[in-house]
Amino acid sequence: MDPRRCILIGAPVQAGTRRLGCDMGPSAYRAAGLGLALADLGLDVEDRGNLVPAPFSVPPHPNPAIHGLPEVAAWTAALAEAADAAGGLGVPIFLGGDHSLSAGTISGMSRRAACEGRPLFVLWLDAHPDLHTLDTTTSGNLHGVPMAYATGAPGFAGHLPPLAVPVDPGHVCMIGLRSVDPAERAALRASGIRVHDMRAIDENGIGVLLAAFLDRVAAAGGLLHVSLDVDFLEPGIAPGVGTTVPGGATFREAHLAMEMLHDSGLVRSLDLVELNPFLDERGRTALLMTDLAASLMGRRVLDRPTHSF
Ligand code: HAR
Ligand code: MN
Ligand code: MN
Ligand code: MN
Repeated sequence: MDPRRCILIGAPVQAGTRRLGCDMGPSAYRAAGLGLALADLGLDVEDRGNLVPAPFSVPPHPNPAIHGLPEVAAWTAALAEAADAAGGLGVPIFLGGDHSLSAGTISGMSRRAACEGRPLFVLWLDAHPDLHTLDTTTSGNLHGVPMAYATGAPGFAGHLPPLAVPVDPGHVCMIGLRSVDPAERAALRASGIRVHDMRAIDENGIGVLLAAFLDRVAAAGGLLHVSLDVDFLEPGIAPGVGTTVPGGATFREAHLAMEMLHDSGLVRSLDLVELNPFLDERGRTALLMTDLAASLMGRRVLDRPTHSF
């Protein structure tokens, strides 16, 4: 694969949430100039447009709260294929779409890593762990389940596509958590997932926490998938998201994380999720996410900030 080749894949999925608008996410990233920003870094950019999943029929689940399951199943199957294939050529960047899309992107990248005989690691930058199973979700919003699916939690068989290679929970690091449901808290404790909540960021600095994880990935010879949820960020700088949670990462913390990820040379794939352009203010969240993605993909001087406060 060519690490300087960026493959943009639009995934306008919004079946994982009840709030409409995430399906406009891929268009907003294009309007914000993501492709140009990456090309300006000297990268080869290929925009494959938006993925169109084939219908996928699944039996209804006994949990009556669940909605959007056939759509999410279809996206999961399509994105797993797309991630595995594109991940063998370059760095796929998935333009969401709600966070249910990570069920597909992570499972596809996990298969890709296994093909290359290397372990997959996941950096999860989010206010939420999205670790519900189909049995524990009370909202029924499937953007709350992708990490449980990708790590092989029970209860998904027959409802979402079979998972080829579950991700080892010990290879997952979550940074920025500040909204965790009781069932997720129990699952997190039992899982071995490394968690750094906002207090840990305040007390240690995000750089120290991230450096320790990146050292582990490098030592294991791993591939790294990064899943960046808009609500990782402080809502004041990133209002374009359905689930704002106060007290998120600052502009500087997020930029430092992206620059360290770039310097590590470990990132093989990236999700940009939960952007809701209907809730955005003059595109500022789309521009900030674009700016962060560009900082992750290349080193540059911020002499022309695209984002104003
Ligand atoms: N845990 C809550 C639920 O399951 C909220 C999930 C919200 N998830 C996202 N992505 N917005 O992180 O409904
Ligand atoms: Mn999320
Ligand atoms: Mn979230
Ligand atoms: Mn079942």
